[in-house]
Amino acid sequence: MPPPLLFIIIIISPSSSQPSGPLDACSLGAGPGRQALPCQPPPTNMKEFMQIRVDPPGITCGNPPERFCTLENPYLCSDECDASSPDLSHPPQLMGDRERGGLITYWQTITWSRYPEPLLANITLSWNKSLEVADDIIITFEYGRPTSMVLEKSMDKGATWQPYQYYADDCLEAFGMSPKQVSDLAPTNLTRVICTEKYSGWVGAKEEKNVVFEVRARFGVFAGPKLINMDALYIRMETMKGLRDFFTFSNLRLRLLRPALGGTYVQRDNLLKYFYAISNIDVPARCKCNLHASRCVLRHATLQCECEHNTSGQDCQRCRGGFRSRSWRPGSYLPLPRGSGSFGCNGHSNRCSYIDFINVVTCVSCKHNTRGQSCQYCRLGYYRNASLPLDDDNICVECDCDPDGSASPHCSDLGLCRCKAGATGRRCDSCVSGFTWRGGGAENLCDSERLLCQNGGTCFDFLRCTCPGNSTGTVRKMGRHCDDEGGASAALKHFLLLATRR
Ligand SMILES: *[C@@H]1O[C@H](CO)[C@@H](O)[C@H](O)[C@H]1NC(C)=O
Ligand SMILES: *[C@@H]1O[C@H](CO)[C@@H](O)[C@H](O)[C@H]1NC(C)=O
Ligand SMILES: *[C@@H]1O[C@H](CO)[C@@H](O)[C@H](O)[C@H]1NC(C)=O
Ligand SMILES: *[C@@H]1O[C@H](CO)[C@@H](O)[C@H](O)[C@H]1NC(C)=O
Ligand SMILES: *[C@@H]1O[C@H](CO)[C@@H](O)[C@H](O)[C@H]1NC(C)=O
Ligand SMILES: *[C@@H]1O[C@H](CO)[C@@H](O)[C@H](O)[C@H]1NC(C)=O
Ligand SMILES: [Ca+2]
Repeated sequence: MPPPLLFIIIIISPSSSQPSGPLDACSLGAGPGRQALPCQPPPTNMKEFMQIRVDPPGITCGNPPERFCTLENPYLCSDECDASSPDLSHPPQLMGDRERGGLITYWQTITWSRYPEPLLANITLSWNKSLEVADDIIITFEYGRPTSMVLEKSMDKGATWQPYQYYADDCLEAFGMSPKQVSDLAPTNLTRVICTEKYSGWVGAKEEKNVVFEVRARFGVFAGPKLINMDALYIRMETMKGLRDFFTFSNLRLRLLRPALGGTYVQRDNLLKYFYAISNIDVPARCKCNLHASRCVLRHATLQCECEHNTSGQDCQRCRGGFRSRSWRPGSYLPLPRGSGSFGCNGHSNRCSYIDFINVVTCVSCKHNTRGQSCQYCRLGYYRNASLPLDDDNICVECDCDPDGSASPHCSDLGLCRCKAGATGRRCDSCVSGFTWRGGGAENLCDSERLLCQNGGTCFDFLRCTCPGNSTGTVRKMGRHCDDEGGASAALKHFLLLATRR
């Protein structure tokens, strides 16, 4: 008989308006009884830790020194880039420096003097560490934003790359893509790579300097516009395929494909006003620690999670040496800690989904004989082995109640079956004293301890007294007293009653 399906609604309450709020601590309580909690380091501006590389070689201005003009006033070409002069040079590290005293410092390329050959530049930002973006990535361009560029990312330290977002003043012309905005994205297609025209149109070089990769607005699709319900986002990250990966990167690359033009076409007679200049790149992100660390530190010039929960590795992606009794798993935001005895989603289901409008996670097809909304209980007919960790595949043990001695195939939390009268034992597979196992506990009519046959009779099979005085030596009377007809018929009735009950 299949166990009945029970539907239990677990309401996950919003608990914080801070993206970093609910996952600050890796454990609750202290000492041996402390409870492990999913945790992650706070976000920080990763521009402090990025390695910047610019391609092709020679794209940075100033070697040889070069004059440049501005789009606003193309006939005033008094500015000069000279790599040998500290005041006039524009090296790549000025994209990641801390600017002081209101002085804007920026990296700048050579001008487009080789037009119509395209003016291309790649900026590769590397951290040698898996990171999770936590807020908008903002690239600040001086002298106008490119009319066409691509933001790419790598999740494997530069081995493979994929586009993250396309930017153009005309997406169809530049990339053959129809223009989209993040506000066009729904929960089902949030991880789509889009081309946006929002950050490439000419509005004046000083008006709008930023090109943005919108993270906040994407988070808002799940967490609400003010990011009040970050819980909902974190739960989605675990239940929706590809969502966490979408926000994960170890390198970023900007492919600058066409500079700002200041108008609709290129003025061939003044190519000195076309170039790229970037003053800042903000990358708010946190170290990816698989929910096993709340701190991330710089060690040997490399970011490294300070792993807890007996994990180790740069991303806490392994069990610590000597802790291999349990297989490694990423930390889980599911279930929300809700007391002992529940072991929701500890790897017992791989099909959880999220119901938007009531903020509920439901797991279907619970494995390992678990059941419940988040596979947090044992199936009926099974009980929990309290000496095993919650995520163990053998956590639920079959009750194995004796079908004859038990009143039900289900057992208690301790594995105790409910016995019929006369039966006993965890599985109800033995008899209480005074009863004999006859496909279940049957009350004895006679035995050699309490229910002795009287008047010289001997008990046979706990049900009959063989009485003396029958010349063939077989049973003359059924009663225990071997001399009492009434007693015999009463005993016979009792015997027949027992026989029909079975
Ligand atoms: C930028 O990177 C892409 C991808 O590796 C490469 O195809 C392209 O040639 C690079 N461009 C420059 C200017 O180095
Ligand atoms: C990158 O990180 C790994 C793992 O921590 C480390 O072994 C390696 O030396 C680092 N590489 C560089 C170039 O810093
Ligand atoms: C995302 O899905 C929504 C709703 O299904 C749809 O209206 C929108 O066009 C989609 N966006 C993209 C970029 O495909
Ligand atoms: C880590 O190992 C210690 C020592 O065996 C154990 O007491 C503790 O419960 C473990 N912590 C977790 C989160 O598994
Ligand atoms: C519970 O798990 C422990 C440890 O693996 C095992 O020794 C024990 O036999 C299990 N108990 C049951 C009832 O399966
Ligand atoms: C002994 O008693 C049994 C049961 O009443 C009866 O069937 C049997 O015939 C008796 N034997 C003799 C010899 O009387
Ligand atoms: Ca700067």
